[in-house]
Amino acid sequence: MQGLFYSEIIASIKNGQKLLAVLIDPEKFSVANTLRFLSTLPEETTHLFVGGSTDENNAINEVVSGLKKHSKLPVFLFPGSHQQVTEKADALLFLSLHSGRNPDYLIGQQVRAASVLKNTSLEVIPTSYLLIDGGNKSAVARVSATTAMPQESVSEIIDTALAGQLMGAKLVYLEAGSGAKMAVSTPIIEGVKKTLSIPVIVGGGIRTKEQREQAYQAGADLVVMGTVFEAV
Ligand code: 1GP
Repeated sequence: MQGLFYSEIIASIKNGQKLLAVLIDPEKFSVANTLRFLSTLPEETTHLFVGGSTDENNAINEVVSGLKKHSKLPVFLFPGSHQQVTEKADALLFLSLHSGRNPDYLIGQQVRAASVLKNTSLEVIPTSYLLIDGGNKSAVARVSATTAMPQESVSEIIDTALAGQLMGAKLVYLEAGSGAKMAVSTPIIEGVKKTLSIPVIVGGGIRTKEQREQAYQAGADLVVMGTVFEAV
């Protein structure tokens, strides 16, 4: 059965609407600043994503509660580990790091989260997560101990994304890494969009409206921007 939040994404895409998620890293976010932070976001924002490669202070619960209190936008968890789960959010991107070959991030973390997720009302959205080289070593590469796929390996990236879809992923996330020097390139986004039928998320290193538009033009359905809003 298709959940409400996923159905909304599909419906928006059918209506030609492009989606924008702002990513909040709980480790770098001050809950006291929630209202001010929300007031600085572009009006095109459609989703709030919360998560990070690490969450040492276990702040995710409090951060999500604050966002839910002050915003009507859907809050999706974008977890760096099985510990970043809170029922206060609306949905969870159930990520599998298909670009890497570390079993812990392909299935291990997911097994540890499974029984918790079964007992929550969170909408769980299986997501094929591909780390693509953004020109600097990303936190994802460091924490997962995997190597990003080179941007030149377009056909391998497309095949990996397609395998993810064939394994049941409902979304594909092309990730250049937070603070990437280079965002995911147009040929990669175009190729994945053309080959797959599931919505395409693109994030990492997108700082301007122009870059965002470029990603949409290439075929991104949802763009994620994080670092650029962190300085608030
Ligand atoms: C990181 O894709 C997101 O997981 C967002 O990246 O912080 O570079 O915007 P930025």
